[in-house]
Amino acid sequence: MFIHNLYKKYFVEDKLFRNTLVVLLIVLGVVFVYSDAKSDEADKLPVVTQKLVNPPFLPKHDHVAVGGPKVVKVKMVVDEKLITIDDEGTQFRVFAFNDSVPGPIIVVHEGDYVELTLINPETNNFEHNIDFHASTGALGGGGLTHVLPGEEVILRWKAIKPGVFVYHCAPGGAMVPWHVVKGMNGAVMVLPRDGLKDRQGNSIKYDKAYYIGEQDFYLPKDSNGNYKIFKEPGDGFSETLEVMKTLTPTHVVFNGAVDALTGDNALTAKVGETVLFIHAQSNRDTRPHLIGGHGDYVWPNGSFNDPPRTNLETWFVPGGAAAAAIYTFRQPGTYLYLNHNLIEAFILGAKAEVQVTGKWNNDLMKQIKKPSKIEE
Ligand SMILES: [Cu+2]
Repeated sequence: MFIHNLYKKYFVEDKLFRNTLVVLLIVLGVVFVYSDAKSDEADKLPVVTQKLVNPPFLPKHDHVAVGGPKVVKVKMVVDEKLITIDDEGTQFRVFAFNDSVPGPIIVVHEGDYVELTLINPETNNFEHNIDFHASTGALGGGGLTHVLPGEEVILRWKAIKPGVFVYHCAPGGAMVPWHVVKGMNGAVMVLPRDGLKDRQGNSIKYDKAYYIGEQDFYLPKDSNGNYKIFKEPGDGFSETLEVMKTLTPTHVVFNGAVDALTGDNALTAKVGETVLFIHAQSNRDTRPHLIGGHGDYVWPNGSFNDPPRTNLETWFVPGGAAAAAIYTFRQPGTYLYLNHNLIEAFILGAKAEVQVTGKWNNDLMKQIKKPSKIEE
């Protein structure tokens, strides 16, 4: 009864009060909607452009964030093209982010925003998109980035999880694995704002960093046992799918081809240098190992919120993930960095070399006697 009286007094009898209230509510509503549309935190932040580089290299970045969060703009163009994937000259039509298999690594700090312009040139044949495992929502951005040939899209996402992560194309259905095993994958590193830390909270610095993208390829063969080259980009889809369904890759490679990171293209370091290795595999499990060295600090599943594991001989990277490992080289020589399924490394191609220069330390290792005839 009391409420009814109040209602009658203010809303029925006092028209001025009622109309004022209605106008006030409309104004508040407009202000709310307007401020909501304009309230993105990222709009107020400084904007920087990150120049992406081809793997195994990383874009220029700070270990410890300088200043507050930023919007980091990056651009990726999708290429559909033939590349040579082994030392026998086998050609395979890949789908590549920025002309590279794997795609380039993006490096930001926790709290930064990645603003990607994804371009699918008119000369391409297929629809593409991108799913960032480091991002949150809409299938990792996959739901908001479908671009047909001749289209581009801009996606911005906040890096709230520090670590190393995979990204890959995911257009839907069987196209998802098909595009991923055609090379459409890469990685993102989200560094903690205050840099990497050991278990005790001490800073870990690195002198250089390499990004190893491991790729499994599934090439159909003709009746003579030779790899088929398909003329048109869409040709061979069903035949390739049959090979994919065996789960037996014909090639497992680093940086897009057998021996892409050996010989003249080997990774390099000096004795005393600390190297960060980021290893990503978008589709299959793998197990990086540095022959002759170790993982001094390893984040096997890539989360920098977890303390690193120490002194590992081999670490596991589940398919669809990236890992980070840090090693300080103590001896010169040629190291092999490989997938320690040794069949995949030595027969299918998943190995790299690290050429390390410097002075040999006899205390750590010494050949006491050269190979010679067994003495009776
Ligand atoms: Cu694609």
